[in-house]
Amino acid sequence: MLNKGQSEEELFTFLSRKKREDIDHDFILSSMCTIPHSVAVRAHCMFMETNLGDPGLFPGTYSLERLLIRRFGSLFHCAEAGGYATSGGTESNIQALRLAKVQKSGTRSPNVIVPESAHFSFKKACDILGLEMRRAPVGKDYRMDAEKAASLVDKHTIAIVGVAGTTEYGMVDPIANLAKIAQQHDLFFHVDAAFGGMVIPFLDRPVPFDFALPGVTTIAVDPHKMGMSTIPCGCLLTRDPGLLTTLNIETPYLTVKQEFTLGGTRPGAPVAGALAVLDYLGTEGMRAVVAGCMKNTGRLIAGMETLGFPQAATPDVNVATFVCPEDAVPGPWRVSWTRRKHLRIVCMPHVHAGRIEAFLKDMGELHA
Ligand code: 0PR
Repeated sequence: MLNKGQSEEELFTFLSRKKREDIDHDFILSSMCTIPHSVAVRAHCMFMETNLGDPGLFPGTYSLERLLIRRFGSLFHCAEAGGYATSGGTESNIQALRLAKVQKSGTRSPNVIVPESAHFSFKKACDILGLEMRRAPVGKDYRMDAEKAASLVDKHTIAIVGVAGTTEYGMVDPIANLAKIAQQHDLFFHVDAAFGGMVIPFLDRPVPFDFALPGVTTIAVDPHKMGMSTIPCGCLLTRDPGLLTTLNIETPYLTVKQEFTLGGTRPGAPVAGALAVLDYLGTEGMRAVVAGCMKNTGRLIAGMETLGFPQAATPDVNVATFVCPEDAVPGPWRVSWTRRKHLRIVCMPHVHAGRIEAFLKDMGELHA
C-alpha cells in the first residue's frame, strides 16, 4: 500500500499509461472475446454495484438474470429451461459436470466422455470433481467421432460432452447422434456452446445442437464471446427448470436461504449488459452480426488460399484455420496456433472487413 494516497490525476495518468500497454483490438485476431457493444457498456455502468449473490437485495437485477435465461431458453427451443449467469464457459462446464455427478451419485469411479477437441476447462472440472476424463477422438473433419465416443461408455460413465463451436477449429460435433447415444445409455449430455451458442441459431442453415434434441440435458453459452456483452458473462441452461436445485447448499444469513451457484458474490452488471445487447439487436440484429462475421471468415479463407495458405478445416462458425508456418505472420498482428500447429484466426465482430483486408495486404507483402 502507498502510505499517502495519490491525486486522482496522477492515478489516472498511470492507469491510462497501463491501458496503452494493452494490445489494440485492431490487431487482435486470436480472441473469442470482442469490444463490448455500446448498449452493454451503458447497461453495465448502471448496475455496477449489484450483487446477484444476494438477490433479495437486488430484485430488479435478479429479474434481468431471469429474463436473460428466458431469452436463451426460447432461443434454444425450451422456453421453460432453468439456468443462471456464470462467470463464463469454465464455470458453466464445471457446474454442468457437478450436476451430472450429483444425478449419478451412486456411480463409483465416475467417468465422463469429452471430445479430444474439448476446451481445457473440462480438465479443470474433472480435476475438481474427481472424475476420470475420457477423450474421444475427432475425425478428419475435426468433429467428435460419435461411434468411438459410444465405445468408451461403460457402467462408470455418467456424462457425455459435445461441443457446438470448438475453440480451435470452430466445428460443431455431431450433437444429434451424441444426444441419441446419451439417451440410449441414460447419460447426462452437456453441450458446450460457449462460443457457438450465439452463432449457430443465427446462421441461414443452423445445425441442430440445442434442447430441440431430446437427449440434451444442459447447454453452456457465453454472452461475453459472440454476445458482445461486457466480461464476465456466461450462462448455464438446464432443460429441467428444477435441476440446479440439486446443487443447493444452505446460506442461512442471506436474503435467500439456499444457493446452487459456484461463485458467491456475482456481478449483475454484465448480466444487464448481456440482456441489453440481445434486446437491442433482437434476432434480426444478431443475424446481421453473425452474417457479417461469417462473410469475413469466408473472405479471409479465400484471401489466404490465394496467398498459398490453405484452410485446415471448413469451419461451422467464424473460426478460420490455416496451414501456415509459425513465422509467416508479421507483427503487430496477434494470431494464435492450434495444438496441431495450424494458424487460427477468430473473426469476431471487431475483426471487420477492413481489418481482414489490412491483414491480407500485410501477409501479401511479406510473402510476395
Ligand atoms: N468452452 C469453449 C468452447 C471455449 O472456447 C471457451 C473459451 C470456454 C469453454 C471457456 O470459457 P471462459 O474462458 O469464458 O471460461 N475459449 C477461449 C479460449 O480459451 C477463451 C478466450 C477468449 C481465450 C479470449 C483468449 C482470449 O483472448 O481460447
